[in-house]
Amino acid sequence: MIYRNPVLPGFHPDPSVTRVGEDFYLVTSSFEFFPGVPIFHSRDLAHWRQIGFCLTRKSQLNLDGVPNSGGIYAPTIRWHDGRFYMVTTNVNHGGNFFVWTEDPAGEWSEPISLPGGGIDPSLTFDGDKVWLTGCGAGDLAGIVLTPIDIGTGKPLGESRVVWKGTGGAFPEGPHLYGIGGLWYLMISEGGTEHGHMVTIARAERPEGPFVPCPRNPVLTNRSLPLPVKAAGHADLFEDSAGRWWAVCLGIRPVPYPWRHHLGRETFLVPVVWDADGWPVFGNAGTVGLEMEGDLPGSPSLVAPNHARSGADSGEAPDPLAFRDDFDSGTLGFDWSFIRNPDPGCWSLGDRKGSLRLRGTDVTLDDVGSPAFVGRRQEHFNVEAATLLDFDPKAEGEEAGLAVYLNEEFHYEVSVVLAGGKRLIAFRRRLGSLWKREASIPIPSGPVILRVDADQTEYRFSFRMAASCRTGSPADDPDRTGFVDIGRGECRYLSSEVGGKFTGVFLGLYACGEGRASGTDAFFDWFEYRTDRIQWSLEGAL
Ligand code: 6LW
Repeated sequence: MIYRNPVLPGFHPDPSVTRVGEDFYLVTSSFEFFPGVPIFHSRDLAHWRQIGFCLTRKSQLNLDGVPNSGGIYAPTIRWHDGRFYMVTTNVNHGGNFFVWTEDPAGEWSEPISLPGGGIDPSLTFDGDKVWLTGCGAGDLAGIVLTPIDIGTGKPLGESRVVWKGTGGAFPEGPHLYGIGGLWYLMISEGGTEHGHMVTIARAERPEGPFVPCPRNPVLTNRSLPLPVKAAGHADLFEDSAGRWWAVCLGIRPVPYPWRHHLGRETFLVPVVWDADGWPVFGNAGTVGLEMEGDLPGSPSLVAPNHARSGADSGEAPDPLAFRDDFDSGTLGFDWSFIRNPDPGCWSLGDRKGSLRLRGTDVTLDDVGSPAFVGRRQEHFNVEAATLLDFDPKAEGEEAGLAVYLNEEFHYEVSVVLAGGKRLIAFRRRLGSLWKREASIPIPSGPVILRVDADQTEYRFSFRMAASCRTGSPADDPDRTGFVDIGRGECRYLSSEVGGKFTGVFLGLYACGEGRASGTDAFFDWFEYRTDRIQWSLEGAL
């Protein structure tokens, strides 16, 4: 059967999977965003539904002062003897640690620190022994192995370098597996850009000596005319029918020169074993947008798995991929904050069916926690809109809809009080350039703010809400009621231009030109539509 990649589109890098019976659980990195380390569930590997986050409390995840692409790096998830373990690094606060739970959709433990510096920790359960692998630094540059006590996280022996890879830059992202009586150490090399690759070595004992596979790299799309680039950082696992798979990260850049703004995404790769006991990944060691594979569990389907709503169902994609009427007392898993949220700056209870944001002195330009909630942009062709009820009282008070890569690269359309007038404004922040590009006075009353994207451009528009019957841009099929206010290139919000390890969020925010705002902004709904998606074109460049 054919399935579509990426199985988790948008900013979902460094995937790791564990299986419990027929159930698969997947985690990805989250950097400066909160809650941290989203966790997904699937039974067929092509459709994933988020069931929670591993790091939901500041005591587990301190993001104070964390710059863009700091914070939480690559996680590994493992299940052993009734417990799930998630091991990762907070590169700014405390380094390597793990948390555990018996219920992956529930709360996870307080963090337990792990020995050694570096990044990309992984755990291997070996009878009553537990091995910590990681990417070391300094005297321990390379892939480091340490036996640990899983109760305390303390080392039970020396840390030592067991492999340095095949000579590529940045040997990292290790996972050690006991398979068929041998120990396989799989890592990534080349860095997380277009030279990214997966290499593997094996040994008779976890401590080595490791002998590299003669076919390394076993997975890479480097230098090939393929739409998926940067494939690497993989995790290997077996389904209950004995078939093997890997998840890896990859990007779908827009040419030319190549730039990607949706972040590093999660891809699924079928794996078979050759006669010499080495793994063969995907299409002769590459990963594509459409792959052939015997997915576990579900009947044959050409998976419309780009739209993740109702993701476990395998149904045809709903063009309304996501709508939140803010009727529930809690925010759904789609939403993230930038760093640990200021609890006073948002609520769902103050006006029934609305999200309230109140601007603090932190703006979208600051390394802080602005009044912002956003969701990942997972599709190139997307339309996002919100109904905003906001009557700013003091000069500079502002609330709106942002396309946010990080504090230095973002675009936003907003309602703002400027020069004593209530305006719709459009602004772009691109590195050291900051410009309010358009301001249009508007009458009182709620406003629909909208952004419409394709692979190259974001287009911003608005309309007064009283003229919209049920409150969705789709009520105005040609969108003729909307007034254009500005445009911004996608490429400036790409990792290559403005970022590093993260991808674009579409978000709701409020601020007050560096002063705390006294006026609440109420967002009645937020909608994310993918009507314009052309499956065959999505990413196929
Ligand atoms: C991660 C490293 C990597 O820790 O990028 O692509 C780093 N691989 O393994 C941040 O995601």
